[in-house]
Amino acid sequence: MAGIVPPQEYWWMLFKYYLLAAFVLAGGVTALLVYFFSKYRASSEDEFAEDYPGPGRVPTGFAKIGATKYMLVVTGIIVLGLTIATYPYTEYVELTPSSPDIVIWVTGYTFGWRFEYPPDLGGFTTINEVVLPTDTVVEFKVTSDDVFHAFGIPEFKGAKVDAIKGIVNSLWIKTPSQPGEYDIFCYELCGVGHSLMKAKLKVVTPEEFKEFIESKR
Ligand SMILES: [Cu+2]
Repeated sequence: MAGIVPPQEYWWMLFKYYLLAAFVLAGGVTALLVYFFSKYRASSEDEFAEDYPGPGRVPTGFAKIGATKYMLVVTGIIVLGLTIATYPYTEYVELTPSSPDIVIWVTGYTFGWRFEYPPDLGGFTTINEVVLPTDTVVEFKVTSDDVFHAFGIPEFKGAKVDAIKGIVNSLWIKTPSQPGEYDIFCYELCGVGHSLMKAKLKVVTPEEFKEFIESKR
């Protein structure tokens, strides 16, 4: 599936835009702060009115002109705008494509990960290691044998989902075009062995993947 954009690309795009927005906003607020600090700095000769806001007192002037209403509207527009603009991308990351190349069942247990390959590939099981070919759209169907776990691959941003007994949660990635090895972690404190609950995702060439499947038959 060459035409499919890896979900982590959109994840990174969203992350960068939000980071940029945060910097712009923080810059604006800091500039205003410095400006107001210098403009309204009180000197010891200043005389203060009776209702001048001191420590522990809320300034009342703002409420008089009804600014709160406008602030709410502006905040609402920003939040709504961001939600609408980013919705297609978050949905893309969240929703598994209807026909992935491979579906792998993942079961968390205390303390490890079990991977089940589809029947047409042999239906075998691996422990704490999942081997997948390059350039492949993979759906992980994630559940648990016992307590709550969470399955996540930090390198594939946005690829993280709860592993809960009796519930199947779906997660998808597109493997890179180059072979590589990636860590898989448990993201939910699940007991004494939680920090050891690691697995490996090995991305190999299609030929190596074929050999791997053959070796399991
Ligand atoms: Cu766990």
